[in-house]
Amino acid sequence: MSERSHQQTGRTAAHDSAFLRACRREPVPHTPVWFMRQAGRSLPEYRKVREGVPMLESCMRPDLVTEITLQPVRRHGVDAAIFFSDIVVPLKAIGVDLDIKPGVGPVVAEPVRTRADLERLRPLDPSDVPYVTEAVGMLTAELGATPLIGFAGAPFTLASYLIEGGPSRTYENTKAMMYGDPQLWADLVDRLADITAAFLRVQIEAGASAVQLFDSWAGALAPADYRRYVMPASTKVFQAVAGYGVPRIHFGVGTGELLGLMGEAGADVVGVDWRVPLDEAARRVGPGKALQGNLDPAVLFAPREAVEAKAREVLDAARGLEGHVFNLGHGVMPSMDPDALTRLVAYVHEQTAR
Ligand code: 1CP
Repeated sequence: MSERSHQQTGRTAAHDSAFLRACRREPVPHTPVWFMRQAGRSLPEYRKVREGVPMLESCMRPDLVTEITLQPVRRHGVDAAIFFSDIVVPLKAIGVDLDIKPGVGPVVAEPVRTRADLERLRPLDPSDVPYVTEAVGMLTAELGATPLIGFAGAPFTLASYLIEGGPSRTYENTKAMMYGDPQLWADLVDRLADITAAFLRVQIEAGASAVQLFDSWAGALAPADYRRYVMPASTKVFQAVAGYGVPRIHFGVGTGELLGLMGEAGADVVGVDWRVPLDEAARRVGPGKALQGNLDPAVLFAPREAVEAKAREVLDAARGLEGHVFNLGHGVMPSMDPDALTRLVAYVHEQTAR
């Protein structure tokens, strides 16, 4: 099949899915559910296919990407698949020397700290990521009516890995550049916005039905700094993909004070972590946007009755929303019992069946 027909087949089949309807704030047959990081180490079938294959290599093999993306859909019956990749894949694809270290995360060999470092970040061309186009095409054919969510890292979160050289808790080098050399910072996040937008475009062109922009660590910023130093670049990303008409989701952790701005940046759906109840989040975001969230992932370690009671609280807080996509407030953890996740999907479906 040609790329264009994959794109049309995938999106046409998925158009009336509960997930896409909720993103568009239309009536749904049940509240749709998916989990951030639903593919991954909590699943024995994932650990099996990943045996001996480094993380980044697995992202570049369409057969593995397809299998791993489908695993949680088969097992849990979630309402959407999320493309198996990582936020640093487009950076690797333009030649940044980085690796994903087991138990650590992305590690960058030569952190970006100067204008000369920035100049090495070239634009992303679709031909840099042929394996993404191929895997999305395979997936939309396999998924049928189940939508595929494409994703990318937002400029701030990507910049934090590039500047720190790896995961950080304090973002000290990142903030040193942001406050100390605002022009270099602005040029860096603007360049990352173009790379991110290009990576999302590849996934949408190949057939993804929705996209999520992960600004996982934006919660480290005060609202005024978010607005000044980050929002213009994230807005640029959302504008670059607005024309496709696919729902755009915007998520970060600890972003209670930023929810309004994250919506304003151009999201159709605002992702909420577990710290702000959804009814309060809706007041902060304002009308015209759906919400996604927001069960505390750690709740999944409690007994079934407790999980269901906490999920019930989320559903109660979501009752008046225009559109609600049920999710965790952050990603699935590797030590979680996958059966608890399967039961949670069934519980939400059953409680919200209309
Ligand atoms: O070998 C392994 O299994 C490594 C663990 C792993 C996995 C499964 C990493 C390393 N990345 C991934 C896949 C991944 N990354 C997905 C898969 C799709 C799915 O959800 O099922 C997604 C959406 C991501 C996105 C991602 N990578 C984010 C944003 C989401 C979030 O959790 O906030 C971030 C911050 C990263 C960086 C990253 N990659 C890997 C790790 C352990 C980290 C976080 C490191 C840190 O704490 O800073």
